[in-house]
Amino acid sequence: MSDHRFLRALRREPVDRTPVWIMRQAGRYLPEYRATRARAGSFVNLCKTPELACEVTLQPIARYALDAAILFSDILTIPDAMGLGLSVEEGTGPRLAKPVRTHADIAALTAPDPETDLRYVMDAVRLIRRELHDKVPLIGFAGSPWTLACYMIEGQGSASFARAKALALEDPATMHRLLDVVARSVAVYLAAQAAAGAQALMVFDTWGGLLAPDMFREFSLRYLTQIAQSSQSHNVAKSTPLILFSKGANAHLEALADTGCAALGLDWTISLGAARARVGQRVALQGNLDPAVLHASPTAIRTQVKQALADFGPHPGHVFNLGHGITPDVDPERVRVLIDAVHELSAPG
Ligand code: 1CP
Repeated sequence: MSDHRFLRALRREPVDRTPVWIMRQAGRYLPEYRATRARAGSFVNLCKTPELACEVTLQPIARYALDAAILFSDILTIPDAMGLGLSVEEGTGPRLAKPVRTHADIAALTAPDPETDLRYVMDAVRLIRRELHDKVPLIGFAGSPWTLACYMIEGQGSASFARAKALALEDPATMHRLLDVVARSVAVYLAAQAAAGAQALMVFDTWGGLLAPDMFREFSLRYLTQIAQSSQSHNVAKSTPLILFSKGANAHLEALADTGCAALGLDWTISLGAARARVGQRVALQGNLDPAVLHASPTAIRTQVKQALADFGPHPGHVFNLGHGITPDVDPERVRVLIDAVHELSAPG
């Protein structure tokens, strides 16, 4: 299994074809996902029922020639396990019933124990590994401390997360206290997912790119580094490659590559060639087609795939993906065009 092309690419070893998976590959664009979600009654129920989480994780693997599966869950399982109360309404996105706003709220938080407080996630990982029969590797994941703190303070999505930024600016000590407990939670959560069978780990720093450079270093990068370092000091996690995806943070690529992670996820605002020139051989790269490409014709999709492969060039260390999650309005047949084009156009010629 460690020979699978996805894991080989993360180690920057030569591969027979460029491996490909898609962020949010198990999601609302698939009719079978919508059917299982309806059966579950709610998104949170779907996440908390290992059999159903396993079922939706495997749906895109059954449909397409994907090279990795990703655990079906959400980054907000940690705040939920901390007692903040997660719900996800159709169409409105996630909501936390009890956001943290004061020093006292934050001082009361403790790191959840993965095998008790987040047992349903670990059970899902074990079940998915069993049901995958080593067909493709399984990716486990968590949100970055900064991104989780944004939701924990705001209580829901936001275009600017102004409340979280205001806390960081007005009372940095309290913000660091929050980021520290979340970073410790994320580190043990990822290590537990690896121990339960996840073969690669990914940290989503979706809102890192909202921060000005000094704030990025202080409130996001510092904790990403802590997580990367902590995963290297943990027995199982040490041999499990870690992918960091800090969306909109291309200004910090070199620093992100120096955290000790195996790979960097990239959004589409930088070319793969330019990113590779900046980080060299330090890390593998994952990405980075604009998800909007999936609204274009099959011919245009293939042209974009060809261009991305050419941009990266004939080097080891590329995992093909979108630059962010697939959107619910995509035609599943266009996804097949993309995946098949990656394999066909990256075949040794
Ligand atoms: O109604 C529904 O069915 C819920 C839609 C949905 C889905 C399919 C949510 C709510 N989460 C998920 C699954 C999910 N979330 C996965 C599954 C694995 C996969 O197939 O990729 C993953 C990895 C996530 C991670 C996640 N959740 C992130 C980081 C990645 C990213 O997209 O930037 C973030 C920011 C979230 C929060 C969240 N949860 C759900 C939504 C709609 C959101 C985004 C809300 C916002 O924009 O603020």
